[in-house]
Amino acid sequence: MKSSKKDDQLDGFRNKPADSTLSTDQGVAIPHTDDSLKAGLRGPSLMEDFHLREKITHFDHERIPERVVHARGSGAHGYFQAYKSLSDLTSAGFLCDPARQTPVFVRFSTVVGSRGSADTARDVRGFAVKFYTQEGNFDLVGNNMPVFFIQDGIKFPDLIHAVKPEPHHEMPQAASAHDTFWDFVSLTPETTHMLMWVMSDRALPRSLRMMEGFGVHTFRLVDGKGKSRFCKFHWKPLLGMHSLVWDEAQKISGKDPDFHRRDLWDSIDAGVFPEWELGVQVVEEKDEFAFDFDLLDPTKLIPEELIPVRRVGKLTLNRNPDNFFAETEQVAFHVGNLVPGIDITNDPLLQARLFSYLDTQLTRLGGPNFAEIPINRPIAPVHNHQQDGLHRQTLNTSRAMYHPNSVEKGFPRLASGKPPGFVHFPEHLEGPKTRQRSESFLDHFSQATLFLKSQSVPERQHLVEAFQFELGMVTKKDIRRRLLENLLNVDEAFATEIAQGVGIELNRAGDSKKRPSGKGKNRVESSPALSFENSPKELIHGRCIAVLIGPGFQEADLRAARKALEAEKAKVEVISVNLLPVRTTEGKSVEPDKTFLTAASVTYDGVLIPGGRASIDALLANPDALNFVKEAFQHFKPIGAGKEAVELLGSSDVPADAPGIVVARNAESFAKDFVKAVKKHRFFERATKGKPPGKKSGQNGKPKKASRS
Ligand code: HDD
Repeated sequence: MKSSKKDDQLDGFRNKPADSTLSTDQGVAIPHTDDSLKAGLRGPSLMEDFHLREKITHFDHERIPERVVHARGSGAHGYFQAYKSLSDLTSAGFLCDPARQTPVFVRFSTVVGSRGSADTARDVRGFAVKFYTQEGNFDLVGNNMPVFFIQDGIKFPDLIHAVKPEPHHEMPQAASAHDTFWDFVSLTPETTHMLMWVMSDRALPRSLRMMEGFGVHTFRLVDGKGKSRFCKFHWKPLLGMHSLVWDEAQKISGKDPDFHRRDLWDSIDAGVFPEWELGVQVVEEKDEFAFDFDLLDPTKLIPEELIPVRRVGKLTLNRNPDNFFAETEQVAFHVGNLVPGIDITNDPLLQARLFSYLDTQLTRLGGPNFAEIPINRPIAPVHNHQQDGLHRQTLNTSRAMYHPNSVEKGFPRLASGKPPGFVHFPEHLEGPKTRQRSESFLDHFSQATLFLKSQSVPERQHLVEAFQFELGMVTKKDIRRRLLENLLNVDEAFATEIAQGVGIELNRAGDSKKRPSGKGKNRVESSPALSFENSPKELIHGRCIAVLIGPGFQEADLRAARKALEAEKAKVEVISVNLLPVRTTEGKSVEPDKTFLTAASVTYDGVLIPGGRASIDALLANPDALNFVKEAFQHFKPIGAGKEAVELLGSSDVPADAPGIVVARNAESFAKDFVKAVKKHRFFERATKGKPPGKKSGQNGKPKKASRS
């Protein structure tokens, strides 16, 4: 879809450089901008130089406050289209008309780091979608994890102050591995379930294109007759879920801090458009209390095995922004941007958010008129009695900026007819005013245990190592102990294993703080949908493979691999010692894309080494090449070795018979086998000494020790 109504609308604001003349903000043409106006060639600059003053003044005010959370982000345009009408559940127009393409703008983000921080920090990712629907803007402001740390928004400032860099020395940047975060969460057991998610591979996505998204809270879908049902929103990536490993994520932070941003941009630029399916889990009102948790508690998910996710439409991101600041930075999301057919519930976290988003935009975007910024403008017409304020752009021509009025014949008139615009769901409310937590919110551990039991052996091992890393960075022993005592309530063996790594001896008898756990009601003991292992692995769009070459390399190996990989929309980058053309065995030459200086093993999804005696001899003599291969092996990536390249494997400490090592038989089958290995992405069996990862850690007993770099 090249152009949409939103795109046409934005076009009016695009400043195009073609055939343009440099001017001031007042449109006065400027013949000279490299020297200020001076009294004499070597004299002082003059106050009257309005061009100098306008240019510097504007520059001085270029920065706006970054978002207090989710400051680091990347955005893209696209569209959403429903598969078929969802009118059995909602009156929302964009979900009921499968012929409609609704323009969207999506912003992905990390939560903790500041705007210039690295993309691959261990963190929750924001997944915020603005739908420019014909009935007004609807924002689904979610994350890539289905639950949250806290149950009530009043604790949000505490959580964020604890996780952000510590106030005395402003360290560490974009990291939860420090005392104040673990102090807070160890004293706040409701965070336990979310901690399991943040310590899991979900917090280290390989790509923003390869992560799930969730609306987190329970929302309402309201149909045309006013009937309401509860609903959880999901985004399911068509590329499946894939993650980095921790060592790799840390190294990428240095080698390419823009790793995720670049991946998203490059994919869209190459026409390889990221796609997600929108899913809904729907619960009838009568079933509100059918679960062993409260639907209003945002630290709980509804297992997909209990309520399947119905896939209702597809989101496609197909256009990069024209200007990062104007769009990605100025976009203003708000959970209260709702359209008829979608409504909210009394989740106390959601309720606080309903206040916070509008409020934060006032500071960030400098006043109440931010909805007029092009990226925030709805495509639906806007008519109301709002006026004035900083940076007002609308020229209200009405004399009657009030309602009711007769001067303008009552316009704009109130919405009427069917549907009558947005009408809040008339939920019946009663009860005393109280500052208390409902008892139905008090089970903080059952779903943390469910998550743990649903992980594969390697996933469970990554969890143990992540907790050991983070707690290992905590300087106060009592904080480590308190957190581990909470984890005893999740799983004793798990807590004890972590404790061993961080020097804490746990006294099980001392744990008298068993918390209530919902029993008897609808529950599952394990949820396969929570494991990466059960996520689709067929598509490798935009994955990037490094091909290492020296003079005299086997061109047929590169040709076949390139053909096979590009047919699957994956990318190939050729790496050599410098950027000079490299001779092939066929007497031709190939220009490398990168050198061992500019490329890093950690930023690729696999490595291929074509055969060719002379090439392999050159690579064998190059420690950077050997390291490149060794690191790929340590990060469980597929490695393809052409005929003579098998020798290079040995010199890189890579056993040629290890899982995921593809050794050439002939060029065509070599390429085919290699692509198959790339689809699998990671060979964690290497860490469990060649044995395939078990389905469930709970079934296999103790997980094997992983050897990580
Ligand atoms: Fe929030 C930004 C997601 C709880 C207050 N939040 C923000 C963004 C996302 C989320 C994706 C970035 C939007 C963008 O790209 O511009 N927030 C969540 C989720 C939550 C959550 C999924 C829990 C389920 N947030 C939450 C609470 C509060 C806030 C409880 C306050 C009471 N969030 C904000 C904010 C931000 C924000 C301070 C910062 C910048 C902005 O809103 O526009 O208002």
